[in-house]
Amino acid sequence: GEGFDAYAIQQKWQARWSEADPFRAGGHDDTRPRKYVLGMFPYPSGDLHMGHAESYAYVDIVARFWRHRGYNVLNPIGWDSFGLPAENAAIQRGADPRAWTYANIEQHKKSFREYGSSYDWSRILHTSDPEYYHWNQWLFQRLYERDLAYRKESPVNWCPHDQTVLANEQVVDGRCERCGTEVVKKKLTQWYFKITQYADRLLDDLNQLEGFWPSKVIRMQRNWIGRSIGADIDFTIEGRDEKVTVFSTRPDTLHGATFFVVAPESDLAAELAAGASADVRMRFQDYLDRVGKESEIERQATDRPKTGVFLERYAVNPVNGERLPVWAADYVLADYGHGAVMAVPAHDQRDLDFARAFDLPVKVVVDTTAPVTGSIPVIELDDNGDPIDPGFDGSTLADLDPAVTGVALTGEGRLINSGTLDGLNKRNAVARMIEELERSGSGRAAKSYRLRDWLISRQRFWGTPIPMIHTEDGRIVPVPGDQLPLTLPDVKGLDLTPKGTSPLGGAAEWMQTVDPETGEAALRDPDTMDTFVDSSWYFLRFLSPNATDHAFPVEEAHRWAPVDSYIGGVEHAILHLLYARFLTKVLFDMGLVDFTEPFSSLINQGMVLLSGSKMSKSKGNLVEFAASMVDPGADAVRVAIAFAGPVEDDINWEDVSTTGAQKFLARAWRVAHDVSSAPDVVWAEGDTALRRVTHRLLADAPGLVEQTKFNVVVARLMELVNATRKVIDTGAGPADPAVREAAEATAMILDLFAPHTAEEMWEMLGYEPFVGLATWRQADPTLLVEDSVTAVVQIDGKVRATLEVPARISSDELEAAARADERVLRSLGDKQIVRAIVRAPKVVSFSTR
Ligand code: ANZ
Repeated sequence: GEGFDAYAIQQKWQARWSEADPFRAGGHDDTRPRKYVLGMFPYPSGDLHMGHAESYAYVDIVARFWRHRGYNVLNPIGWDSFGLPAENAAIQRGADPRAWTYANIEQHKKSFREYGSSYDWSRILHTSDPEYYHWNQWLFQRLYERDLAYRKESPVNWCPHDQTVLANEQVVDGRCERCGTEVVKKKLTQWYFKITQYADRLLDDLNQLEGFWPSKVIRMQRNWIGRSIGADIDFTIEGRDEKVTVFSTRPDTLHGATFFVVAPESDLAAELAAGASADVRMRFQDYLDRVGKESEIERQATDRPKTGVFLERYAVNPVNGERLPVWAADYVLADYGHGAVMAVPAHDQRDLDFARAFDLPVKVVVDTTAPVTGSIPVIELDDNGDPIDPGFDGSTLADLDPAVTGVALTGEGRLINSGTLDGLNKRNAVARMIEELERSGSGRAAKSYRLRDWLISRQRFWGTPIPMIHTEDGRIVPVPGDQLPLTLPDVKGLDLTPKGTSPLGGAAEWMQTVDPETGEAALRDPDTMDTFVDSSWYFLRFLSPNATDHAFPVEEAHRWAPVDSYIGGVEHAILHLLYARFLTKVLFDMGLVDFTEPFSSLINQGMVLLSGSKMSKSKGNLVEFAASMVDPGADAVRVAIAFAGPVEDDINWEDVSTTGAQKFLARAWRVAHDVSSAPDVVWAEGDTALRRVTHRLLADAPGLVEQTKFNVVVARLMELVNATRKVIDTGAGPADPAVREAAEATAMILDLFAPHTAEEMWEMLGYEPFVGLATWRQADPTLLVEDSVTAVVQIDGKVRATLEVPARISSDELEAAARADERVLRSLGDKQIVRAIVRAPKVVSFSTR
């Protein structure tokens, strides 16, 4: 007879889906509640691999689930199709990045169709289409109008290999995120987006995501933004009119400042050095050259020897008039705070290391041996059981002198040698100092952030041209809106080889334009945008991917956005998510969206590994997505992935059994095949035990899916299929109404994981397609009794009775039930139980005399 033919089933249902396009989102007249489910869109570099197979399996589970639950689901797919890999591949092959990119996209589309992903195929977008990047340019100009896009010259991260600048977020451990080359600093004039203006909101709004985003991602975002609270303090530098401001988290220690440090590459350092002796000027220049070769990470390492140059100038402490020698030293960074610090060596370890290296004075202003009220001491007991004095080990302040011990006093304590602050604890001293600084006009409360503005210029070809014009007289003006999109020139004749300037600069004709105000000749901006601009708002473009008169439809955004479920890899925990959150807030401020966070909930999947390491082309351990489906079929791959473990855990591909999944699917299919009752049987007349398994799963699966416990749902489906098989083969048989009921529930739930098989089962069971659109069956509460198991009761080694008991029964309860059981009592007669061994919930063993 006919058997389960995964391949034929797949072909059949893919053709039907292509024809009927059943997974389009409903339009305006659709009154169902809405869910926007989105997988992070793929980058078309080469073929998809198992990491994609995993991520997009989860996306499809969630999308299909909400459809079954009665929602109007939007689940679109698009391609993040600008960027370096395409350009590099094109250079290697001497091809057009366009051709390479779109060929890969075609392959991806084919794979997704083969996977049975339930996309709304009418909404495809590619960010490299002019129809899309038009709106990047539009967005850029809106940010420019709002003063959120600007140009500045500053030292930037430069990748010598890719010959382009990188955003801070694209530098990982001092290296280029893409190619691993060590990043160097280069002074360049570049375009930035003013994300720092949104730092507080980006931080504070994370609170509303708590519980909906992985806590790890929230933590990483918080650290990345890195808000510190303290004060800005203005110092006079002798012989200089303008004051210099420093940021400090410890304004309470101002009386303990003994020197002053500026970042060597700051303008201030250059200015001060210029006025120094020839000897200092020379040493400063040498030092600057050396520092230019260091990475930020190196500079911030606490354990490296301190270096610096005394600039022969003095700063004046605003609270006591003390003269502080000014040094240039690399442990102070140019682009944090104000690029200068007041050094308090007694209470800051890096300042102390520096002071000890150069014999600078150390002045203690916080007595850390003094008890501090308001803190709760932990009382420990010594060997005799006597309390050890909390927080004080008997040392005197003299014992702790940092100049001698080399250990800065960073703990709590009371202020000393600090005038009006004496006797105060840290918190009160900080408040008092800020008050005094504000009164005297030499300081104010301030915050500082790790977050830097987002550098968006790239010196590469395959990206969105920056829609600005450089006029002859040095003005920079937007390309008039009616001239957008400003499309890329033909790649023919352009040299794409990375050489530090944008290849667009070589497109002589393209570069020529006119000043829209004067009509004079002018030049285009030769740089392209960071592709993270493209991906920061694409979720809105899916709402009208083909519109030519707007970026996205505001009304539709009210209806659909924000995204309810966003699914993708944790590698995007900072970059992409931060940028998308920023852009969303800007759009909110523009009145274009009515929400401030783009992704209401976030699911991060683990990685797919092979032999314990991340799959990658370079390691040669890449399993390609399309190839993985050939033998077992798409459904088996999807089931195997879903069954492999918790979503957030890594999957070892060797441990994943597509064979096991295939067998399970064949068993499920066979159940539907064997059902011999008609669709109108009365389920209530079916086998109660099987009905209970069915209804328990119908009741539990929604919660499990919402908690992303997909593997548990698959395991429970396997149980249901086995229970059904048992009734068919050794119970009431294939005509039992409970068998049909179970098979139908199986098809419905299996649709989340194995949609081709599920559709086939649904049809075999006599229903019209598509099970993918069928409404979830309600569980019957009367069938939701607790899971029960069969416990065996032995008397002197012989089984005398079996008991149906709740699976979670305790040993005491089980023993009591056994002792009270009629058959047990009969077998015992007048014998006495002398010993009972109980293993709940399975066995009770009595011994008698
Ligand atoms: C005086 C002081 C005394 C400081 C003290 C700390 C402890 P976070 O928490 O990272 O924000 N600082 C300020 N600007 C800097 C720069 N550009 N490069 C390196 N260090 C810089 O650190 C803020 C503290 O780091 C500031 O507070 C400043 O040192 C230093 F007992 O000021 B503090």
